[in-house]
Amino acid sequence: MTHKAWWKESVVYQIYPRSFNDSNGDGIGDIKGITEKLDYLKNLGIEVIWLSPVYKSPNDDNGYDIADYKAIMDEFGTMEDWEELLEEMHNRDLKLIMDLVVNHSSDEHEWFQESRKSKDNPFRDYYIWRTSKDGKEPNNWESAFSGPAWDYDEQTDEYYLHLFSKKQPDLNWENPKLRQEIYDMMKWWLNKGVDGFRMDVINFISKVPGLPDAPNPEGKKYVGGGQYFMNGPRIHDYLKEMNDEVLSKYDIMTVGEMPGVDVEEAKKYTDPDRKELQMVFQFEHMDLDSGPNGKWDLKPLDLKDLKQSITRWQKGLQGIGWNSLYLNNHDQPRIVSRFGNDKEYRLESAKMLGTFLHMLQGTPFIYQGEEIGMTNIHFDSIDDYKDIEILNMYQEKVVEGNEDPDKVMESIYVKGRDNARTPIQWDTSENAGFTTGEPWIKVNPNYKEINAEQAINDENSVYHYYRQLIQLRKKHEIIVYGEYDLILESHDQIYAYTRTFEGEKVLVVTNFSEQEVPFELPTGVSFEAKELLISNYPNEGIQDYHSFTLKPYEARVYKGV
Ligand code: TEU
Ligand code: CA
Repeated sequence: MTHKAWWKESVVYQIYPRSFNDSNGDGIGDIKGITEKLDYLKNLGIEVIWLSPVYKSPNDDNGYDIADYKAIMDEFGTMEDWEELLEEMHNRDLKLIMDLVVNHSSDEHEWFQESRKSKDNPFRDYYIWRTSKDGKEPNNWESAFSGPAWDYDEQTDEYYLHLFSKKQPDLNWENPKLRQEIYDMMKWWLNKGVDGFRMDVINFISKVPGLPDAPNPEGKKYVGGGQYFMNGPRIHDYLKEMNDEVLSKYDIMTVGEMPGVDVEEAKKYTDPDRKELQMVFQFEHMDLDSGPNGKWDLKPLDLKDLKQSITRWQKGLQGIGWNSLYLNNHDQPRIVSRFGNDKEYRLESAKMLGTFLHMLQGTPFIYQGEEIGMTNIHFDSIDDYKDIEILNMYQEKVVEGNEDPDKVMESIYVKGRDNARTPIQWDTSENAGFTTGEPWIKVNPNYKEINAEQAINDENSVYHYYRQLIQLRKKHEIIVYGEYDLILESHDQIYAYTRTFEGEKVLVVTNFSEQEVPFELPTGVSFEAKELLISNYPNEGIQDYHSFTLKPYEARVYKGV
């Protein structure tokens, strides 16, 4: 039995504040800019906003490097602005979930400033310090942003661990004092009225003791050490403790971002009986278009892989935990440019992908701009990119490694995080209405055609289609709670599935290709359509539901028995 809950029935909208809306013309999105757009979001129909970090930060990684967990970043405004945002949200029945980034802090956080001073500083053990091994780093791990995961600090002649940038030192969760500080800080925000947390790389916080070298058969300088910190030995203890001391005391939404989590592990994280988290963000479906050498190693998506992966998660968590559903966020390229077709079939494929996602079992997350079908960016010069991951990778591969710059740029065009970080395109005015000043990152030149104002005024837009998808969820419990079953398992172009709930059924049929493709309801599937819930082409009625030809990127959802 699946228990009912508001956080299962809601649709979440993610805001990356830097790129959302600039209220004061300095080129940087800010909190007042968000408050100005609350009616836009309310009209879309979403119930929850997940706000990427707005805390005080030197912005080495756009706010994912936090210098003070209880202060607002100067560029984004003040604590009063934030309080006003929360109040205006609550007035509109919108909930706010904050980003909790506690695997690491900024090196400019007071804790780290203290920690690095001396080996006997009371804050020394808030971070992970080790002595050098054979004149080198304490181990061979690579940072997610290129180069070693260790940085040498002269002051005490030791290295500190940073799984991300060197300005993001990892916090030492082994230290119970550190854990209490985090829990206190979480309670402080919850007592201010926030409605939950999205927890950044939260399955990285427990490292295998001894921090062993990772296997390195190719003899590289540094290699990924994921097996020694993803879902580490004490992770479930820490989350249970956090749940016991903090989460269980509030009616909130929790979702843990977890690279490298599989279904079996996710059951443990999300089974309510175990009292850890409600949902995880898993990455399997986001890794299907990468080759063996990681995200920059481009590979086309095979739809069968997507079916296998999604189905494993849908069936795996059914009746045990709960899925998060996403195709976009601030780290991923735009889905219409990725699994869709942002040229001839932008509207059709954006709507198809939205249908595919919103009809699955789980809580859907929309990333800003997705609802108007924003596309990837293509800057000719590396100088126009801002993301630390892109810039460090380019430096390592092209400047130091002499790799072909065109090939590297190609992988940035396809996978770079800045694809998702160009300013939201509000209207046709200069800089897409995002700012009256110079935007911190260039606006996508396609804003004259793709923008929110156009979308609101065009009933055929992706925006109005997303509104419909969200409304359907509020009207039909089966869309939230129905059990998922895959059909046409080995079809190369069609992804089709059913949902079943209390004697009713929903049939979802989506064409992931730009060809026309015949669909035939398999004889083994018992389904009788009563109504067409939604479709991205002008279809009416239910006459042909068991056999029809799908147009390019067509999606249809029928409800029946
Ligand atoms: O991301 C963690 C993560 O592993 C990735 O998705 C990351 O973006 C990776 O580099 C992709 O190749 C989280 C945040 O979402 C991301 O923005 C931060 O940079 C990162 O943690 C560090 O806080
Ligand atoms: Ca601003």
